[in-house]
Amino acid sequence: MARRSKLAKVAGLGLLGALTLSGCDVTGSWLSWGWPEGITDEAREMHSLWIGSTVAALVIGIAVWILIAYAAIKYRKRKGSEDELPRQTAYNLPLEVVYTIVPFVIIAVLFFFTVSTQNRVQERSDEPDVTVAVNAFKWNWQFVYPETTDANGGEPVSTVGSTDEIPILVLPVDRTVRFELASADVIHSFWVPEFLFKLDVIPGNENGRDNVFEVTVREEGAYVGRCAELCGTYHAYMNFEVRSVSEADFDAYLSAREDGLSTYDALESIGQPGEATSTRPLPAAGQQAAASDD
Ligand SMILES: [Cu+2]
Repeated sequence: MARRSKLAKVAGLGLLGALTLSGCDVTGSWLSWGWPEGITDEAREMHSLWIGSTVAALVIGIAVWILIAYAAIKYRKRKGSEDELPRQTAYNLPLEVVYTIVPFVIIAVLFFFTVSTQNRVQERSDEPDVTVAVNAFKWNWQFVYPETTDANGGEPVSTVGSTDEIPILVLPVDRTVRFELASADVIHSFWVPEFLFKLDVIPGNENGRDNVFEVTVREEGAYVGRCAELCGTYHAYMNFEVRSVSEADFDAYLSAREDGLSTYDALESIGQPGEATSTRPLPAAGQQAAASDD
């Protein structure tokens, strides 16, 4: 009896430890089981899939632990029972059929939920509220709003990054945003960690019809974006910032841009910091060399 309660205590502590460890590295609640908090509807879809899969894995895991513990304790070697073996059930056909079919059922269920989540994440609306053309090049980004017209040149409003300026991609919350990705040179990858999503930016796709995804952002804020495909010497410099603002602020921002204001001034005009806050430009190679000289 004493041994059994000690065993239960150890098992309980182990489970608690596992829960605490998995709770350590999440930004949200420990109930997320290690899944990072996303800011889009699509990220939350994936979050549900993760929670479901983890709970299913835990249920199966606990069932297996209980069976192992049962067999180990019930059929442990006792004094005077050296020759006694538990009843052997090899070649038990019904049992083998069951444990062949059960894993298939588990995989089928996981597959079903994976595919339906993936379909929802990659769904494209017929008429997105906002379209942004993302142009990647060595080594920065340009964000174009094709439905707008800049008063100065008659071109669509756009923001382009440079060595000493982080480009800011201003987005509205609660609207469907479509990204049309195009590359001017090599393969880049458009990645906003908080979207929990990235998509390669492939050259030769200028029509923007194929390399497309959509999100609906639900959280206002400043989030770093990165190139996630090693694209050359200054790959690490390809940081940008997503600045998600309220719908009214977004409209005000776009019309300020259409009136000819720069990204910086238009952001300031809606009460947002004009410069990126989530990341900053890396020192250029020349400056780096100069810095290491002295
Ligand atoms: Cu790149």
